[in-house]
Amino acid sequence: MEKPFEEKLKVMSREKFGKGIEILSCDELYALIGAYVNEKCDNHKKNDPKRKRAAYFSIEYLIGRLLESNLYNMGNLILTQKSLTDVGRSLSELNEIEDYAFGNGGLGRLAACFLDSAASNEIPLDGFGIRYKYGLFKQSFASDGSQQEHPDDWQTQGDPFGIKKEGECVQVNFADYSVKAVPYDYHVIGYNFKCINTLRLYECAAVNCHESDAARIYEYLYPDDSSWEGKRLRLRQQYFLVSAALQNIVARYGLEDIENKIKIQLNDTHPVIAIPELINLCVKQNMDFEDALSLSGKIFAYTNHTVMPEALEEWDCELLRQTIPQVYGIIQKINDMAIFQLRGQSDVDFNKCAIISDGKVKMANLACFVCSDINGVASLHTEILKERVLSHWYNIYPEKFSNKTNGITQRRWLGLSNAALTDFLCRLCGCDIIEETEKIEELLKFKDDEEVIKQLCEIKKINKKALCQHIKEKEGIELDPESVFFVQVKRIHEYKRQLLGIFLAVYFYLCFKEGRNKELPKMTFIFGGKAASSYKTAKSVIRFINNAAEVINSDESVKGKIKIVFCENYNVSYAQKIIPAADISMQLSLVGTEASGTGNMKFMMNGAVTLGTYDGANIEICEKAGQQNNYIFGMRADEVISRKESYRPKELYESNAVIKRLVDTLIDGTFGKENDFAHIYDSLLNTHDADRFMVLADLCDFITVATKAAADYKNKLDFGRKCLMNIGSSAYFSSDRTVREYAEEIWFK
Ligand code: 26Q
Repeated sequence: MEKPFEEKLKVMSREKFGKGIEILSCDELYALIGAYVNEKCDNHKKNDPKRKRAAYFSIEYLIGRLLESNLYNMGNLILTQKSLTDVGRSLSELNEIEDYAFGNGGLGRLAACFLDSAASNEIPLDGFGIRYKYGLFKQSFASDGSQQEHPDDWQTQGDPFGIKKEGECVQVNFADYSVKAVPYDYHVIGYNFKCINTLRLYECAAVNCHESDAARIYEYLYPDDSSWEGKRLRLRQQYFLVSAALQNIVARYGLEDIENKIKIQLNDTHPVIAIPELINLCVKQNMDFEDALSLSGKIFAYTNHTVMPEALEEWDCELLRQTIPQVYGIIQKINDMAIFQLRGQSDVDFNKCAIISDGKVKMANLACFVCSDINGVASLHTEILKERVLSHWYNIYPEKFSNKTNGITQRRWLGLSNAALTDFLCRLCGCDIIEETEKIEELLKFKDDEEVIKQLCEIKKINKKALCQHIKEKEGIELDPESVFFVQVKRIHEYKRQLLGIFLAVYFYLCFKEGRNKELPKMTFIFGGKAASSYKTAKSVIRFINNAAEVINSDESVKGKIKIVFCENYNVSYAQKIIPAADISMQLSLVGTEASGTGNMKFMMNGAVTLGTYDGANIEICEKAGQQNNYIFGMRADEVISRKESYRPKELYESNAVIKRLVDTLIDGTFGKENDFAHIYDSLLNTHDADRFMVLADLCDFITVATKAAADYKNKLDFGRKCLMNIGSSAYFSSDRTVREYAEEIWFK
């Protein structure tokens, strides 16, 4: 008989540390729980060795904290909390433990959601990635409001979940030296302990080079690639990951019949170098090149996550030749084969399909030529791929293309982060809605039940109060939970248009200050997100928001009416606090630029309405929850294209007083010194491709629609009903649905 849980923990504490739980340090307590989780997983039933598996290759995994999510999925979270309370300890003592942040944003978070969903749905999917020495940098703000980056030394409190597999190291060879790939395995625990998959992250050690050469390879996520050496390092990282992972896979399954044993999903182009590397490994085992190429075509599938031309990766041929010559040789042979095969076909746009051209290797073309499947991540995005970005491939291989609309795991984004709402939904829907998420639709039956809407509002209020408390502690800013919360949290990027968000706040500020729109409710604007350290404009936007916040928050004339806060170091854990407290989710990307978005789905599931453009998955959110329950503004896809040609932002600025007034706050000293934000001002009005993301074209409609949303908020019942409609329609956006689609239509079809 297994020992009762409390006993087990006590015994393990004695065995491991020679003392009772009461006197463990926080790091020891963390280690104890990690050891308990891992032991429990090791004793769990093993996976069926004969079943075909899928592998996810990704340069990013944006996991967040594993402590609570692992215990939660094991069904042990509440019990652990209780057992610790009994000995005078608490899980909240471990609140300062760092997130696992091996990612930047959406693409890495999606990978983490997929792993959780696959394990929870008994889908055999393992992840492969890099165990970066430092995660995504930690962000702080200097006194002038600008972003400062600090290394995220996430291992200071240890890593009790990672299991080093010294016996499964492999060697990765570059032209100039070889390194050793050292795997660390993380159990990925399915909900109710249904199944356990593995996330394998590699560290790098020296074989015949300086330790420092090896250390660099896994040191940082996306090292600065402005120099040749920087680019080379990024290439080494990518190759290091895929070569190690493929060697492991080939060792585990053998080459014979391998196409029926494994399918590999490539998360964007970053791991696409795996295609020639697999062929390389096959050829070394005496397979014909052509057989190896056709085998690769059966094993790999490719997901595209972006339409931005600058994010479609290209590698300099010379760089490849210098760094991984055998692999470059194989790419040349694939290129020859592509030319040979495509020559015979009509309707082929040869220039666009070229794998090698202008001395560069086009990684998306390599992926599209070889992979069995190509998918976009939301309906609109997949249509854009077919019609524009990858139309040259769609013409040749229409059958390869499909859409897989993104999703999010309801375990982390509802169960863990919003327990109050989860409990309420379970009671109303009469089941565990974390398990039977489709049943969340039952909520729609209560759309005219005032009592239910009131209770939803009450839960939101409690979450808002909790967030206010947290923000007061972290940011030193006092917020009013009675005000309407507008939230924009995501990576800072021009295309995501945080400028629209802050211009809206400034617009309302000026209204209040000048006595217009008196009937509007009190408001709070919450921003969060990091800018890439080399991205000048994005960093200026952060500084602008911080400066505007400082002036507005301390302006006595609008006291109690409007507050703005930019949350420092926004990450997964911060998101888990912010999202359940949002009233209005701002999703402001220029139509045609945001592939999908996944934050939008998290907000929807937690009962915020979307104030957004008709972009990415916002469209599908509206289709499910009803256009009338969300606030859509701005140009539609066709309009963006037709207006872009002759777009003159300067003319808009000069002819529209509202636009001029808002844009002028960048340079007129309203929020700091004069000309302080001339860089942003010029990017909107004066540069060659001025206002590339058409902020000014959408600004007025945005203000109109946002004003309507704010006014509607005053009618608690009607607004609450919109929130209810969003929650009740959110089941489709569970990543359980998404991974099932990948499994059925790509991995195990
Ligand atoms: C490319 C070349 C050189 C250096 C860096 C990169 C690079 C790095 C990161 C390119 C892209 C990324 C990350 C992309 C990303 O996060 N995309 C997001 O993916 C989400 C999941 O599909 C979508 O929801 C978002 O819409 C999309 O922006």
